[in-house]
Amino acid sequence: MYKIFLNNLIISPCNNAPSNNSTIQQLNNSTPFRTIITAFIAIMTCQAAWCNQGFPVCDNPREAIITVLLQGYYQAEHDKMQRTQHLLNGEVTDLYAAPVADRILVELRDKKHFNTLVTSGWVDLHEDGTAAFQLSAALQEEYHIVIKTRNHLKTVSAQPVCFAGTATVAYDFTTSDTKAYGNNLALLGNNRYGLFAGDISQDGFVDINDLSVTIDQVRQGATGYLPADINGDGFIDINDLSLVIDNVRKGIGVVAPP
Ligand SMILES: [Ca+2]
Ligand SMILES: [Ca+2]
Repeated sequence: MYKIFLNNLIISPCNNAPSNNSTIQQLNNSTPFRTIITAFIAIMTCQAAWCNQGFPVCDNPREAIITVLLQGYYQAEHDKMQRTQHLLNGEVTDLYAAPVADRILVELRDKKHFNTLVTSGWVDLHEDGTAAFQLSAALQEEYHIVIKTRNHLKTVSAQPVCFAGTATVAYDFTTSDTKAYGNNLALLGNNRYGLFAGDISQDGFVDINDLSVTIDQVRQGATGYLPADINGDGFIDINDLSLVIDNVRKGIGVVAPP
């Protein structure tokens, strides 16, 4: 028996029971290989769509603004982030229109049961660190805010954040390391803080596995929108490698509520 899971996939955004691990398909041992491959292709397509999906808003919307800086992208001399580059017709160019630097996944998790995902959505992260978006006004509890990206460390708000009322919810991860659970933020310069760079594998650690991927791609002279492009400039080179090495030495890993 094969079971195929998709982490954090919300099958139906507007029902109230999003599941953390949704069984997409179960295949028995007699299932032809072609069927299994088709199932994986369906999952990959689904993942791509999900990566563009914002917060489900099925009733009255309310505003939220979260401020997050990414260590690799942050340019202290400009006090803002690099805008992500990719390859277009062989040229390295902006992936998103200004002022979007990249997209991040924002999750709200239950304040008492951290493993319970309440809702999530991909939002635009601007080069100044702000991410403004809408979400359902029905969310009226306190939730842990979790930030995920393609190559930085998953980071959790220090405390559950209150979403009661109708006012704009604001949370700023950049003003102090105390804004993250376990004070798990990197000091970036200009007295600002950001998510640690280098978790290319997104397994919660910056370690030898992330380092080996980066070394391989530096050797290949890789370019484009790749997770090993830690600073988002479209090239995988010594600048990315040095950041990963720094954080491997520090033993950087996710700190989250039990
Ligand atoms: Ca990793
Ligand atoms: Ca780079």
